[in-house]
Amino acid sequence: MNIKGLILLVLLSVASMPKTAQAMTQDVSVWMELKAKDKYERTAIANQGFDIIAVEEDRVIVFGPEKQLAKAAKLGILLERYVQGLSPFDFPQKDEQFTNYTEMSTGLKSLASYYPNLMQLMSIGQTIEKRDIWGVRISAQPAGTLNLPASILMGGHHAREHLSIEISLRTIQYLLQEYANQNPRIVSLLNKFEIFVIPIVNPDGAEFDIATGKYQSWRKNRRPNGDGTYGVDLNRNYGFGWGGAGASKSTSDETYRGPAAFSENETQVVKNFVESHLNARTLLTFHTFSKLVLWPWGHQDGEIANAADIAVFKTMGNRMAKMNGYKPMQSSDLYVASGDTCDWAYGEHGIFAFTFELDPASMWEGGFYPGQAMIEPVFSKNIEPVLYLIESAENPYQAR
Ligand code: 0X9
Ligand code: ZN
Repeated sequence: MNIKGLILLVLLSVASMPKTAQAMTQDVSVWMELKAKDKYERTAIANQGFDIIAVEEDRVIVFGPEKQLAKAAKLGILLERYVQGLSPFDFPQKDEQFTNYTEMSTGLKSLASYYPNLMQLMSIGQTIEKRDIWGVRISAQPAGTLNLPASILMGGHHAREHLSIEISLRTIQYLLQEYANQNPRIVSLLNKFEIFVIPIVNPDGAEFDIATGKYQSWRKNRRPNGDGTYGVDLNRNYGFGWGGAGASKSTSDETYRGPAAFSENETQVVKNFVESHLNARTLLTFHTFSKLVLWPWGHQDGEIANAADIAVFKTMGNRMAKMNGYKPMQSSDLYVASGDTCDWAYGEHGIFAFTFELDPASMWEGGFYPGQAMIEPVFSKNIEPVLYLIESAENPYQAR
């Protein structure tokens, strides 16, 4: 049996497994629409421990444990509710072009052995469930060459944001193939730069999300919190401004910040990886969805104090948004949330760090599960801003 057949067999047997005892004892999750007319009301909602999934003109859409319904009702902000599975936000069934963890591990290993002079694959740490977190280095310069300008790309912080993983993987493939095709822009890019990609920061969560054959809308990692709940929100667990606004200390919340900054294997792994590659001047973390280009600060309303730096963020952010057609803004203008990747990367290390909230624009276009037909068009519209972000790593202050 070939590897694809083997993978299929494994997937089918997982899909037919009864739900685990853990999954059965979990709270039912619900979608809610809550009244919120501006960023202050949205921030107040985030501060109450709600996980804001989408922002609309007069409301936000949140997802969380059923018990949050009572909280929202008590606050007088509950507009609508949908029980998971019965919601109008249901997902397409046929998404086999998405890459599961086993396929990804196999695929990355074969790419690394096919392009040994361009790509190195390393396990940069493990999750609590002992999955390797993969780090990829792409450059035509040998590993260990000092002082190359570098850029770091990441996907899959949030379990259900599978498209963010696909875009990372397609970017790896594109760079390797186009170098091999002698595309002059990519040849000079790989001759000059190092590009690091962590395509899936949270493999435990992503695997949990698909393990039963039915999407679970899971967001966090899979740490047992010791009280029957699972998971820490990795994008609230970074150590710059950790514990501040827009992150919850309640373990059952979708935006649970964890017991301490960098308490999670996944964020520690990213931290160590970034800190061993401080030649990186730009960083991009893919999330979904809403079609946004975001930059720090996220943990507070105020702008970055350094005028030269804020000019770089605005120039780069606006330019990338022109390329992919997304909306550019400071993260906290969406909502204030502390402990995210970009605040830490910039706040601690001065790296020009951006979040892309990829397609689609809304729940109504598929939300976290827009279907496999989105992979190629979303990759195509994002490759230009990605190349620009990498090229800007040489000197972000000269970004145009
Ligand atoms: O809330 C998040 O972590 C990101 N959105 S998502 O729907 N992918 O979960 C946005 C992070 C932006 N950062 C801040 N607002 N701090
Ligand atoms: Zn996300």
